[in-house]
Amino acid sequence: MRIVVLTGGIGGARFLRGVRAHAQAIGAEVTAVVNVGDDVRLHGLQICPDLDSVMYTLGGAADPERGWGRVGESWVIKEELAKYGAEPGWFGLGDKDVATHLVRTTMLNAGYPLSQVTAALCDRWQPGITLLPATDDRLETHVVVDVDGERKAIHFQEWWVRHRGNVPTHRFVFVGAEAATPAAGVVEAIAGADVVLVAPSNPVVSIAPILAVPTLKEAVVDGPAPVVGVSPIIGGAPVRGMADRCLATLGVEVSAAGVGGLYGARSAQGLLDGWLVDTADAGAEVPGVRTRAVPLWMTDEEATTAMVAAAVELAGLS
Ligand code: GDP
Ligand code: FO1
Ligand code: CA
Repeated sequence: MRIVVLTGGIGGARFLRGVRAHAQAIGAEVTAVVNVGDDVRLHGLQICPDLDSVMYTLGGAADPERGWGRVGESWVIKEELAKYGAEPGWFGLGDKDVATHLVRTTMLNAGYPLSQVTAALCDRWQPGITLLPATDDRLETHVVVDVDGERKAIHFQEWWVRHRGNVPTHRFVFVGAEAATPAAGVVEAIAGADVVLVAPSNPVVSIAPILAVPTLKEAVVDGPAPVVGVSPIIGGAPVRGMADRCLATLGVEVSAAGVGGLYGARSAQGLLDGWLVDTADAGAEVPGVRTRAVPLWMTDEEATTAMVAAAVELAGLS
């Protein structure tokens, strides 16, 4: 069996640990198509937070408390940059993490596409699944906000890390998405998949930028594989992160049914054949979509693996 997962960073990475375990149990192959909208170039370095969250988590090197970056990190470079007054002071790069960005940026500058660079980085971390960026092209999420009485578009990282999303927010723009094409291997993976899973990632700033690549969305929606999503909202609350702020900006209810409705039924030009919700949300309905309620708290790998098994079953596979 071949499983493709559309995913963001921290929530998606946890989910992928369960996907990998389930795949090992049933002898399946997994490809993760990862959001790049969070990517940012700072201090001359290309930083890919979602790819790195997934790579470090599956490589057993992520900081479990922070969710992003390396466990056992030190911050000498950050402190030295601060002493120079180097901007932006609000974004912290750990010393170990910087090595990843140096290798990545050197390879990108030499002309390698991000997909090949990611494969090279994964040689070290052995994530046990194939990690592909959604696109090798430039695609950045920007946020239209009002700051100091002025309406402007700022980078997603500035919106989230600097302002914690606490600024009047009007919309999210996926700069470059329209002209972007899927990274090498993405369309082939989707076309060859037995099931496409949508991780319980942020629908607005993790999954939407992936699907904003026109031919990638087409490959999923017009492809042969059933598409099953897993709700990132449990009992009306995002478990952690910013999904509530993002959904509010779109005027979408912060609920399992709200996010399911945002994705929509594949039979109605939407995305989903199936929608997995938490037992707290049993009865949530999305017109045209098969729903099922199981526990969706990713407390440990075993609980997450059970979620994945339920998602695969909802797709009509066992
Ligand atoms: P990010 O890119 O680092 O923000 O991570 P993702 O977009 O992949 O995932 C973030 C989302 O994961 C959050 O908005 C939460 O709603 C969701 N999430 C986190 N933990 C859990 C969990 O245990 N269960 C479920 N169902 N969702 C979760
Ligand atoms: N999040 C923070 O809250 N503060 C930071 O200084 C920060 C630095 C950072 C560096 C590398 C990286 O891969 C991620 C980093 N993050 C930081 C997390 C990141 O801003 C977001 O959580 C994700 O982009 C959302 O997926
Ligand atoms: Ca993200």
